[in-house]
Amino acid sequence: MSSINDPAVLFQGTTLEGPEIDRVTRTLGDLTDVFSDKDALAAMAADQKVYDVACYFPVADGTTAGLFFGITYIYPGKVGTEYFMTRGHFHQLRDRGEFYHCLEGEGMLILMDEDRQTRAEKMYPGSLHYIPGHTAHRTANTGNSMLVFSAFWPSDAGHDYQSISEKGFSGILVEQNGEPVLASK
Ligand code: M6P
Ligand code: ZN
Repeated sequence: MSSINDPAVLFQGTTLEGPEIDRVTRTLGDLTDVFSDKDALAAMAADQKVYDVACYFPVADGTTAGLFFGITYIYPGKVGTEYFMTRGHFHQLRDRGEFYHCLEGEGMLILMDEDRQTRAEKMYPGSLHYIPGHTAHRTANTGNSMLVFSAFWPSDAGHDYQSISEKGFSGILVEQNGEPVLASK
């Protein structure tokens, strides 16, 4: 017996559609431990959207040798001089890697190893980024429009937000003279 089926998900342009898509929105109120300038943060609306994520999880979280797919949409904006960005995480299984592929906008992928050495890679339409294991990753929107990128990661990687919440990254991405600069914290 054989069968021909429609795909479970459509990924067209920058949109991910299908009954099994998980969607989450992160606002400034969700990210109070993330941005450095607490005074600037306090003066902004807590319900200001910072990013949306749409994910396709075809297998259960934690499954060995499965894959997950997601699209992240980061709004343009800054808290003080620091660009809107994702929370950022290490993988719970530290050796798991990930691909990011930029679809739209301009931004920066900020990477930090376990010795807290931070570096950044420019993101623009078409840029492909391999995030090795043992490396925390977060993305910032440095442009005036949405930054949109896709991500592929192993279904057993998990997210470790704890160490980022406690210590942050050693470098923060701020605007200086109209340019993004990776400044030490
Ligand atoms: C990408 C992937 C996801 C991640 C999302 C937002 O789509 O890396 O696993 O959840 O970005 O990043 P964060 O979880 O750090 O907020
Ligand atoms: Zn990840």
